[in-house]
Amino acid sequence: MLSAVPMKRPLIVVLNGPNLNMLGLRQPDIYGAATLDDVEQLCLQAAERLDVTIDFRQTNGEGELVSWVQECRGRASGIVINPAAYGHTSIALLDALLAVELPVIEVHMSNIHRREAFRHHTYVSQAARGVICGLGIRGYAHALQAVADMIEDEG
Ligand code: CA2
Repeated sequence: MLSAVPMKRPLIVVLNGPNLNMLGLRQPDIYGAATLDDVEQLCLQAAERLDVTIDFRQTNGEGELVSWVQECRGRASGIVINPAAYGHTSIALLDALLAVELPVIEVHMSNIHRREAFRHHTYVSQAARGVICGLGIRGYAHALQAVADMIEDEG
C-alpha cells in the first residue's frame, strides 16, 4: 500500500534592509504604525495560507545582506526583499541577486515614485521579476503570493 509522504514546503527568504528595524517607532506618516515584528507576523500568516516556509530577517549591513542573498542558493526557492536604501545604491546587492538565479520580488512600503527623485531608481529592480511599492506592509503578503505562484508554476 502506498502511504502519503508529506511534501516539504518551499522556503522563501524575506530580507529587510537598513533602518527597517525602526518601523513603527519613527516617521509613521510615511511608513505607518506597524513594527517590523508586525510585518513578520503578517508574512507568517501569508506563508501558512500559501503552504510555504519563510525565513524573515533584517540587517543594517550591506555586506550581511549580500551574504544572506548568496546563502539562498541551493537553500531557498525564492526571495522577497525590501532592500530599503540599498536598493537605490548597491550594485553589490544587485550582483548577488542576479547570481543566485531565484525568483525575486522587490517590495517598498511607500510609493517610491511619489517621493524624492533619488528614490525613483533601484538597482535591485534589475534582478527582480516584479516590484511592489506603495501598498504599505500588505505589499509583503502580495510579494509572497507572487513568489509562491512562480515556484508552483515553474515546479
Ligand atoms: O518604502 C520603503 O519600504 C523603503 O524601502 C523604505 C526605506 C527607503 O530608503 C526606501 O526609499 C523606501 C527606508 C527604510 C527606513 O525605515 C524607517 C522606518 C521608520 C523610521 C525610520 C526609517
